[in-house]
Amino acid sequence: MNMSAAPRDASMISPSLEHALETARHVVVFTGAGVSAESGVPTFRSAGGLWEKYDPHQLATHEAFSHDPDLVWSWYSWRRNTIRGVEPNPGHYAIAEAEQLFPQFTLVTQNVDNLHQRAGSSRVHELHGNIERSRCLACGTYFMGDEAPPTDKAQSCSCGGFIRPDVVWFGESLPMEELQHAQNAATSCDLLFTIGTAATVYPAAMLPVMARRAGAYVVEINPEPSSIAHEVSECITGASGVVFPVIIERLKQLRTTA
Ligand code: BJW
Ligand code: ZN
Repeated sequence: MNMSAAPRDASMISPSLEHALETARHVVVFTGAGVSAESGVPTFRSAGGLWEKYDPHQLATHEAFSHDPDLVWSWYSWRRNTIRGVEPNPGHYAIAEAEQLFPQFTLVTQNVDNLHQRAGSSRVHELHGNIERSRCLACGTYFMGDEAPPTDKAQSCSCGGFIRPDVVWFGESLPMEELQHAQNAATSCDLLFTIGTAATVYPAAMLPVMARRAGAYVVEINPEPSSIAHEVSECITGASGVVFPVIIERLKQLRTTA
């Protein structure tokens, strides 16, 4: 049963969520671009988002890269530079702290920006790759960070093949092991937070729905309802950098008074 999809004030934690926090043994946090918005990383589809200027289907596809590698490479270079110039925000830090507070904890992200790792999360299941990693289309050699050419022009590997960002474009498969791990976690957890994602891109967007159908309490944190808001147990309207730290503080308070 959908307990409540009504938005609530960020500072109000429902009795149902308090109960879930106190009893959960396995917690999953599933994140999207919105968790990095308060760090200054533009989201993909919200107002002012990256893809207001560019059609995602024109840039995040293999066809686009084959057609105009320099355009796609320069877009990723620009994003990589933006990401390197920002810091994790209180939402990332609260998620990293949450890892210590439950017997089992799984962090699954659609983001490619490394901000969870930089905030201290020890194991991040990346469904859409990582912008700091590149690979040769021909021989498969990987390039990390500055090993990838910091230019606006797509470069070739020593074997002659083009180097591409090691991210997952539309029409490409997600990394099998990470997806399997995420799906297993979603269907076996007690509590799942879906934070800062519009939940429009599949198969990632199915994870909160799978969790809810398998019996978990599912909480969405987003300034506006996502496309799966009607499928979750509870929506908390607000920014992740405000709401999630409040939840973690409340959990610690509950633990000390128990
Ligand atoms: C805040 C906030 C704050 C703001 N606090 N919140 C089933 C049905 C229909 C279609 C498909 C399907 N299965 C597969 C498909 C096709 C396709 C797909 O889903 N298309 C949709 C457009 C319908 N999926 C795929 O192609 C996937 N591959 C696949 O399925 O392989 C098998 C297959 C192959 C061939 C044929 C068929 C199947 C691959 C998907 C790869 C997605 N890649 C990208 C780019 C990654 C690299 C890069 O970064 O450049 O991943 S697309 C882009 O979207 C990126 C993101 O990770 C992803 C999700 O976006 P996200 O995170 O939700 O961001 P936004 O901007 O959309 O939303 C931000 C949210 O934050 C908003 O809600 C704000 O309100 C909120 N927010 N401030 C909290 N402060
Ligand atoms: Zn090569």
